[in-house]
Amino acid sequence: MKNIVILISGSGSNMAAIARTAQKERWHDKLGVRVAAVISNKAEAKGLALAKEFGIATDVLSHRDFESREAFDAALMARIEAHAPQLVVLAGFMRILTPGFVGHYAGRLINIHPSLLPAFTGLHTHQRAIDMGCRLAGTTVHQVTAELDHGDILAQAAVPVLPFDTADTLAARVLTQEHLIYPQAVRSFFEAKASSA
Ligand code: NHR
Ligand code: GAR
Repeated sequence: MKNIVILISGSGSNMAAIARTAQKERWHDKLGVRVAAVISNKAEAKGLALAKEFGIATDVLSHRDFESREAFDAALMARIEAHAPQLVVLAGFMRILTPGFVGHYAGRLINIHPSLLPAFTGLHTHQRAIDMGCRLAGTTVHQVTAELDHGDILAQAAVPVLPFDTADTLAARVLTQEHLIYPQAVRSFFEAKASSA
């Protein structure tokens, strides 16, 4: 069995979209792939309850309990390794990861970022796109490297920025596209591996 571990910090709607697609498309039977665990750095993350509804094991590791980013990442890696994953998926995970962590998972660590990269790396992407007068916004699935939001692009979707958009209305429009492309990108990751094996 090939395991996926998903890291979240918040509502977990992208995590749920992946779990739902995995069920619907029978990834377990067809690809030998399952979502083995969801790990949050925040105990109050709404996504933890969602993960439990899908019957997925959950774990919480608060970055506040550690003195350094390196110490948090080492502990996080140990929790992840308990599931020996082929793929680690960041889905609204809000902690920047250290080069040591990223290096360990090179090529099997992916993120969804709410902008059309390489535009708007970092945070507050929707407000920044509105402030710049962008007519298009969107989302990018990319490999995670030590440089923030700079890894190879695996998938993108664009949405219009509409005249009366706020960061919240734009974020909601982007999120509907994320729920389509992220599960597809995860499936493609395993299909590409299967065809090159
Ligand atoms: N880590 C590395 N090394 N590289 C990437 O590309 C990463 C990463 C960790 C997370 C997601 C990313 C996003 O999609 C991501 C990509 C958090 C921050 C951030 O500034 C920036 C980008 C992303 C995630 N986090 C603050 C920090 O100090 C904390 C902010 C908070 O807790 O609200 O880590 O946008
Ligand atoms: C998503 O839009 C994701 O792209 C973004 O946060 C949302 C998480 O939603 N990620 C980041 O901003 C990472 N810094 P979700 O928790 O419901 O999947």
